[in-house]
Amino acid sequence: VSDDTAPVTLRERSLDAVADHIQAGGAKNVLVMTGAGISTAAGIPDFRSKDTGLYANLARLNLPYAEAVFDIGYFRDHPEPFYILAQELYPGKFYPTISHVFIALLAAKGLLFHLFTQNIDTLERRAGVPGDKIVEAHGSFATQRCIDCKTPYPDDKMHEHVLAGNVPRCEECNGLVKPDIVFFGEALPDEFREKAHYAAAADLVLIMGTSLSVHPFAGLPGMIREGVPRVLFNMERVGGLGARSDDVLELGDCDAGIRKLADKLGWRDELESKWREL
Ligand code: CNA
Repeated sequence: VSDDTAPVTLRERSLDAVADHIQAGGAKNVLVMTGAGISTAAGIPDFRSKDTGLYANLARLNLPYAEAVFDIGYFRDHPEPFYILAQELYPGKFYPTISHVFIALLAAKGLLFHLFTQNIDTLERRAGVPGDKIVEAHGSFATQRCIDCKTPYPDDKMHEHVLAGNVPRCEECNGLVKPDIVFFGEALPDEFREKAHYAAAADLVLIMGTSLSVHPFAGLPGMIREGVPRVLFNMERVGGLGARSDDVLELGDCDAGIRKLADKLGWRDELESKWREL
């Protein structure tokens, strides 16, 4: 399929047509998929952006390879680098972006079907997206437990340790404590497996700020039914998006793309005031 293949659902392959489709009631089950790119404007680096991404800036941690900082095997022997990073990334210091708030606005309008996020920063929740709509595919910093005996570890103590840059240890068995974020080498939460099939019931998909390079999350766009518009808000084209006749590519900063869509929907003032009032 070439980029100019005529769409079957949208009037044309543009944000204008996506907005018209929403206004006409064609999208009542909007599925949103997010990644680290929606939080870079909040000051949280992503993994893979060329100069600003975490992987480009990990040299000081003396890792054997960049991904090791999130590798469960490496963590068992060397938990310190992860905790140096956790001190920087820990939730509480950051403020949701316009893109986060747009998802909350979709929910407030009764249009959000589900949000699948790879992010661990919990900013969607802080922006007001209802918890029962969020699938945290890679877990989050919200809870933590011992990697050996699995005993949960108290939030307040975790907070103290992370802010001090210390490695917390289990109070039962002295094992290492890790936030419930999914490391390389670990299974995704049951919730992801149970809900991944929701993708097939979506009638519009908004994909924002992800390189779509981590599986199985990266497989979700492929589970969307043919003819369902998939809109990509990302710095770069990823995941083969654009290959289907109803795909729309909005390449560039996702907040800018989201503001453009909000303008076309006539939601811009509401969006900005919701953001300011957080
Ligand atoms: P990634 O692989 O780093 O990709 C990020 C994508 O976003 C890239 O394609 C960038 O071009 C794009 N991007 C960056 N900034 C913007 C912007 N302002 N507007 C639009 N696009 C932008 O990150 P993924 O999320 O795809 O990878 C999955 C990993 C990253 C997950 O396991 C996450 O847990 C992990 N991660 C999460 C956070 C967070 O929670 N904020 C931060 C860093 C990494």
